[in-house]
Amino acid sequence: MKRRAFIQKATLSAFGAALGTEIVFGANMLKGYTPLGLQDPDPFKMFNKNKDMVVLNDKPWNIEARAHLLDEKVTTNPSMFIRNNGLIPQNIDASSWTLTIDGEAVKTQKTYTLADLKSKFKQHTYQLTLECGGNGRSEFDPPAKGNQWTVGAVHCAEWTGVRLRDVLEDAGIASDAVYIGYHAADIHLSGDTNKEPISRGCPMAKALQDETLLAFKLNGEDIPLAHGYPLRLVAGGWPASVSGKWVNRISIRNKVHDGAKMTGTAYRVPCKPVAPGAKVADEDMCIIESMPVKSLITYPKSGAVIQKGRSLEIRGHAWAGELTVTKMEYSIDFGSTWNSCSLERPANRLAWQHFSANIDFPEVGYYEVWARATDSQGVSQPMVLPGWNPKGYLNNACHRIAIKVA
Ligand SMILES: Nc1nc2c(c(=O)[nH]1)N[C@H]1C(S)=C(S)[C@@H](COP(=O)(O)O)O[C@H]1N2
Ligand SMILES: [Mo]
Repeated sequence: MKRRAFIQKATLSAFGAALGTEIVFGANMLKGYTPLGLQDPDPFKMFNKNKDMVVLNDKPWNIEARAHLLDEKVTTNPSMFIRNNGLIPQNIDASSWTLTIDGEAVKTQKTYTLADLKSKFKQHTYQLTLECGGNGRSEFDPPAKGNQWTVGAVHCAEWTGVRLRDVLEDAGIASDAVYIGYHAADIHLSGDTNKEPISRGCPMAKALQDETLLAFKLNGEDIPLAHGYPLRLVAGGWPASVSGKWVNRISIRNKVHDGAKMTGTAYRVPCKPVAPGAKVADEDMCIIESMPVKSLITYPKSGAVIQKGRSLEIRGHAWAGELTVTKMEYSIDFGSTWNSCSLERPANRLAWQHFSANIDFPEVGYYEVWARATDSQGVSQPMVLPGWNPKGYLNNACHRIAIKVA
């Protein structure tokens, strides 16, 4: 009979360190066995996220914030939602990372190391609003498949990097260029390395904007792995799916990029409104570009109780894709009357804007505070769910919180 092989002392102490405490009967564990506590990693620790974040899926990891977690003016990692279409690449070596610019419409295919990018091109820093196209999907009826985001798939952090434009121009943009498409190091859920989990892009005009960056820093530090370390494309104001994480190749295309999740119902909505539940032909679907006007009340947390006679300060952020927010209002009577909030200008183009208001309530009881933003073209957020679409994108309905005056 074969002797049972027990776990080594060294392995045991490593497990203990990872678990944060000793495994009491660890000496009895068989070799090759992984303690349950390590088989099921704690996403909050693993990604350094706030404990109040909500895990929507663990294969792949999709984690959303809650409104009150987004109260900071500039979002920090613990409150940033994570949206993955595939598996996060592991064992990244930034010192050997390269970015290749290729495609039908590149003049000279070129490859840059991170050090090349940092030394050859001027660095820029912008606060950029990135909202998942599917933020708010959970409200659609008939329901849409996919992660059931409520309100927390948005962040506005500060990104530092080089302009995509400078790098594309260094390689040379041919006159027939119409689109760019990114390729990245994450792995398709099937494990098939010939498939890409996602490979999206944007028209040249968006790619060439000042604020479109190849970023290597988030809030002044290396980008956390889950958010795209060591190099990420950031295109604020557009569905965040355009902002490719772990980018290693950008193709300058002479046609609309046709990578994974550019076709069918992915990140596309009916070009013209359709009835809820309708089947829409491929040719009647349009790629989502600039995101619609939207806002979020981040303070107080919904359900707050205040004392009679006290006024309540509310705060939050508002954003409008490529546009700015020019008016911010709140209502405490289900939209019968609206009062104006004070609204700050954005730190830079494509950054969300902060609003606040002091509210006096007429009497004791239950209220809902609704917030409504209006963009620079005069378009406001709807109070009810906007146009149904097969994948549940672009829900920019007003956010609201419950308040009791006692
Ligand atoms: N390589 C790669 N880039 C990606 C994704 C992905 O799955 N892989 N998801 C996209 C989508 S759909 C969104 S909403 C944002 C989410 O960015 P975050 O996880 O940093 O919040 O990343 C985008 N970039
Ligand atoms: Mo997304």
